[in-house]
Amino acid sequence: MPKTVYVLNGPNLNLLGTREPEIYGRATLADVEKLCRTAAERHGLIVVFRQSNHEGEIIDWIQEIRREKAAGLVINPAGYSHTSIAILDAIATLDVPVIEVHISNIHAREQFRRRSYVSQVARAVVCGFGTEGYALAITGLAAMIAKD
Ligand code: CA2
Repeated sequence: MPKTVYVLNGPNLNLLGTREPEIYGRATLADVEKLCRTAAERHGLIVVFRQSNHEGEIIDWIQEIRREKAAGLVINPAGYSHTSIAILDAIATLDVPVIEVHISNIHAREQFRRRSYVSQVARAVVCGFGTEGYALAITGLAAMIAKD
């Protein structure tokens, strides 16, 4: 049975490719989804790919990961990275590997972006590679799943 991994995206990432290309590039979220599916296929993984502008909905999806017995999570919590203890708590309940992704290098931007609550409970963090970071995250996640 092929394993499933979730790729979850936080607020405003639905706008990807339409504004601020100098920071986030020109790829749309649909392009990112394709990138993730291609990367996952290489490792025999199935992807559930979602985006929400609502904190509670993201938490519901994180809880779904356990119920659905998914093998791992790649998450770009976007602005919630820097504010959400509730998302941190939800991730902390998982016993599968979690990779946090940021398109931009959050350490080279405003001070408030340098702290991510999610990083405390992620097994690894990928940031600053543009949208290609999602593919890198899936490759790393696949290696962790194979090892665990
Ligand atoms: O670099 C990232 O991936 C971020 O998670 C993106 C978040 C930001 O709050 C984080 O600090 C870093 C913002 C996502 C907003 O996405 C947009 C995309 C295109 C146009 C406008 C917003």
